[in-house]
Amino acid sequence: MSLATATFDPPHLLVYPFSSSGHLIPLLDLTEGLISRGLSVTVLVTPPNLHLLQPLLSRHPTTTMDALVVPAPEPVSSPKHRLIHRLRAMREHHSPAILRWFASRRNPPVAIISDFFLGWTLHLARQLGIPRIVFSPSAAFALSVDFSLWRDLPKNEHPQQDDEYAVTLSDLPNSPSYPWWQLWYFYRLFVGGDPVLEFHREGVLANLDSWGVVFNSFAEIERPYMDYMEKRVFRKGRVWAVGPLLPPPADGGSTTAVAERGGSSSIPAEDVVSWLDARGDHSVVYVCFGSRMVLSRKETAALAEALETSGVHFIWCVREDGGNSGRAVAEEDSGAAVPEWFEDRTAGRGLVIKGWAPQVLVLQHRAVGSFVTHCGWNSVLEGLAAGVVMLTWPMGADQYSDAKLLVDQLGVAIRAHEREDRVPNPAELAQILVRSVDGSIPERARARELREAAVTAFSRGGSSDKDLDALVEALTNLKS
Ligand code: AWU
Repeated sequence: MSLATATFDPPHLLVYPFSSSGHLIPLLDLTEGLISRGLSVTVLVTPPNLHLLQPLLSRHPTTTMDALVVPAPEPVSSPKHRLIHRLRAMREHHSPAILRWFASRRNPPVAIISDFFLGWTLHLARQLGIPRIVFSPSAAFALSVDFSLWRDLPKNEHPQQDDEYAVTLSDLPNSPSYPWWQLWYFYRLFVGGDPVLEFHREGVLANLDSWGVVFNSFAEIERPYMDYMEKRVFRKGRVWAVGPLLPPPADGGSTTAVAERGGSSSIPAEDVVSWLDARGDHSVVYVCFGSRMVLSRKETAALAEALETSGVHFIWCVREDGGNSGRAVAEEDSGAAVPEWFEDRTAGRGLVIKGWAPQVLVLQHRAVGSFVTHCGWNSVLEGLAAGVVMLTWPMGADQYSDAKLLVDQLGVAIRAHEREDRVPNPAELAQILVRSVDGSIPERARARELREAAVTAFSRGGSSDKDLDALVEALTNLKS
């Protein structure tokens, strides 16, 4: 092409999220940041999630933001290996579509950024002759634990003592130790001899072999684990911490982008805000366990009793569907609704949202003082960015590591509950709820400090802002 007709094509990226909310939402926020720095991005999405791209597609011309819509794999029946079969189906259905799409591009992608569940995309990227970058919607600490386990494969020497037998990962900063039952279910299945999990281990090892990793996190809370990743897994300059990834600030007071993030609120967002406006500063406890986790009937009853007897003001977001949380909750005990007496007895000081809450909007409200959370990493970051005291109630996956980071290493949270095989004691839980909105506890001052650190990290010139610039520069250099 002659210079006269040469048109400058910005570096083009293929972004490939895993389709659950906790993974998709932050990667779309990252996409916004990449486009705002001059890159062109195509996001691979299946029809059920296309609506989540609409705000991005409406804000940017198709020359900088486009969607590659591919069929959603058939739903999988077997609950035990549902996620593995879904990941396999994604590879089977989406690889050919990506290869065809790539061949048809005048300005093909210079790299693929894909979710850490999609380790197989490393082999696809190699077929296309471009690098693959891992996107981690989880903490660097949690991913370091994951990498250490799947690389070194520690065994459970005393399987009959799952509760007592502890695994210490001495190659990691702070040498974290976990009772066997807290290790991710997939890992325990694989070590127990389940051959289906070999697919997942291959994916993790592919992550370890990829060109670099982008974390939805920030250096001030995870520096030791970023350094570990640079020294022991990737290489210097290939680990980027660009979080906390949050929706664009409410422009001109409109809260739509924040209120609609990840889905529409089951109660109009303006009604939730009005309810909060009538409460005192830091007086409200917000309770929500993410987009997938579902409490058992006994856990729901214990939490309801604690909220009622504590006397605190609260917002409780209750998952209505049975969820497919992967939790080992007995069938007859899952998908619990709020007890019938509850809303009457707490009328005037409690708001129950059945379905989806405008979480970021709620957390950022001055009236919210504490947050009962399952420690999903997006919720953790949103809680830190809002400066609230967190009450940890981890339930699986990376959540035990997130709770350990918050309570033991950062001192910004209080353990509310941790055992899967026991139900919280309502009286003890009620005391923790009351304490969490007491302005004199040390965790509140710490929450304020880390909110400032989160805001600084993401602001112009902050550590995350600089890492995002460095990532864009590294991608741009791939094009030259
Ligand atoms: P979050 O990460 O908090 O939790 P999950 O949905 O469980 O997703 C991984 O995401 C975690 O590290 C895993 O442990 C796993 C997974 N939300 C909302 O706006 N309203 C609601 O009613 C419920 C949720 C939003 C919330 C957050 C996201 C949930 C990375 O937990 O604000 O952004 O949905 O993600």
